[in-house]
Amino acid sequence: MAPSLLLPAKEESQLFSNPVAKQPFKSRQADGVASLDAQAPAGSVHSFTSSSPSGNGNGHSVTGDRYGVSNGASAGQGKEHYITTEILLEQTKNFASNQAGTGSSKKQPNILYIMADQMAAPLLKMNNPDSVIKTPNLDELARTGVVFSNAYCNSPLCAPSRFTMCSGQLPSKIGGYDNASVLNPDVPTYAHYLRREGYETVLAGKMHFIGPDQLHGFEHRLTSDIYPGDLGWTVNWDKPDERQEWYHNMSSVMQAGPCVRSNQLDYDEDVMYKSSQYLYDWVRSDPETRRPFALTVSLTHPHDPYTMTREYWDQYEGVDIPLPQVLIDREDQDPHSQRLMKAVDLWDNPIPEEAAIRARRAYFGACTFVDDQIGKLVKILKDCYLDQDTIIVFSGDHGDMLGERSLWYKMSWFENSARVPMIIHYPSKFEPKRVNESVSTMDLLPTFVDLAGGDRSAILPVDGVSLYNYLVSDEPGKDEVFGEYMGEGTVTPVYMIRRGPWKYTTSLVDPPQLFNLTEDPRELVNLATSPKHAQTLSGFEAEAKKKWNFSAIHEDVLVAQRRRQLCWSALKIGRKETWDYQPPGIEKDRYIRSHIPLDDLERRARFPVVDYLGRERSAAASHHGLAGAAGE
Ligand SMILES: [Ca+2]
Repeated sequence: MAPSLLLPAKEESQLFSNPVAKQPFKSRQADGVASLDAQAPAGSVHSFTSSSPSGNGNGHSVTGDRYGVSNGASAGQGKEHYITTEILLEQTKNFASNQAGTGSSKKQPNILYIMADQMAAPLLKMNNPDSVIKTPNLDELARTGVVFSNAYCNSPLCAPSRFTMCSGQLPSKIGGYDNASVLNPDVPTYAHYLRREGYETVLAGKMHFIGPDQLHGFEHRLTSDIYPGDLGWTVNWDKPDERQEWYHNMSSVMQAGPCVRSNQLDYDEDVMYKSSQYLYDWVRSDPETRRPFALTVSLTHPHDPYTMTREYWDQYEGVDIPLPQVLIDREDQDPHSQRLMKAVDLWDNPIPEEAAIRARRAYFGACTFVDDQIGKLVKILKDCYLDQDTIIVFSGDHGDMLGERSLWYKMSWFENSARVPMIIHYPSKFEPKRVNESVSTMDLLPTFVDLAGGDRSAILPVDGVSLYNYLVSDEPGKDEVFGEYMGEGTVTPVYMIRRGPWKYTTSLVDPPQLFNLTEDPRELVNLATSPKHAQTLSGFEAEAKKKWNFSAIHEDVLVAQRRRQLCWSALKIGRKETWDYQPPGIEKDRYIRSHIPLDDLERRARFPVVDYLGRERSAAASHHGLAGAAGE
């Protein structure tokens, strides 16, 4: 193929390079199952290494092999020939940890990426030691991982934030404006990149994709989304004063409290079941053929409505739930915050202190619920001996003001709304530490490629910058975040630049804001009006004007809104065809089925695999003696 005349030739060759052939991390020498098997009693070698589906190829009956009584394993052999408990344990670990026994020198770590929804980073103990929110599992990940304490989303609303996180590109580059913007299937996501690098890319949970492509590079999607994948939540800047019925309102604060069950619990428990099952399935799959996994587990908690089961609500009984630190009268709010108050029906409905406390208590309980789910996933990794070979990444899509500055929910560039938790945990390779520079979730795509040991030269232009150097060195790195907000509650894009101590916001209609977060972490003094800071302000103003064409982007958003409004008004008529993802039915291939090869059935029968005396051993070589595998 001839290089395009419009592109440098090297870009094309990079683009079509074979990504799977790249060498990732240096391979740790995997102890071969075969060599360890050589130490097993002679009889049990037969018992566990035959690959004959019938199990009878070696002349032993299945029953005989199972109990090891007919193979003469013990008689006349010295103790040194037996597999010790330690060796068995090691074998099982090797089996679990990917390519043991394949002879491959390539060894990529698995990636478990856990996301929370609307989890405000400044409130969490990992960033605030005084926090009363109970998150022991996150605290442990933070203690042993790399914590990015100033991580931001790039658009403080669900879908735009996620599209930017998935693609590494700002909303204006990909048309990801609001919760009804379609993400085009030709926008490469981290799932596309990791899949090219040899990963099995899997999504369990929420990603708020809109449009007919509900996969975007994920090979498997284990659950549906919790939100509609259609155009129904399109924003309408042509009618800025019209509050849409699907916008947030204050009922979820006023009605906050304990529940027996909620929609959100229905969802997250499904996500947890499916993702746990995926891990259990993966560890019992064929180590010869499987690929490392890149599993995204995306929970909907601690998102409003603020309600949680008694189990979590009661954990905060007697706890002094802190009230917001800053309250601002509506007349004193900046114009964007005033619009947000109207958009969420807060303008004429001030929240009583008692309701705010109930909402915060339920939210704290939901954070603990998320923490528990993280604990469950970490435990599965440990139980399956996958913990040493799996990088855990934890982050979120945006925060929640939770009454701070008299605001609720998100859609704002203030800290509680814009900052997200971020941990990258892989203690065998990355020393625990805290990174205080400002980074963002759009940096995750190039970071994932680096974590996979991938070909970073194959990444098409993105706005995100890899955080990998932060993980492996103490050199100062990028300290910069760009943001764009075009969703409900505004009438034109609101841009944000965060760099060093500064946070600067600007738009076509509102006066700029400039905060020094080092000196003023609560963002109380807008320095944009301070003559002393005129030079800093004008620097940001010039940068913003150069980076963004304000009127052109405004026009693009408006045109996209009108297109979607028109399509949606038509699609609501008559027969409904939805884009909501339906996970494939898999029951016909689960459990014990006649068409499933015996090897697969035996591997699935139990983990860890045990030998004829019930001692743990490698399943990689096992083909006999597992209850249930032969239909018994
Ligand atoms: Ca969200």
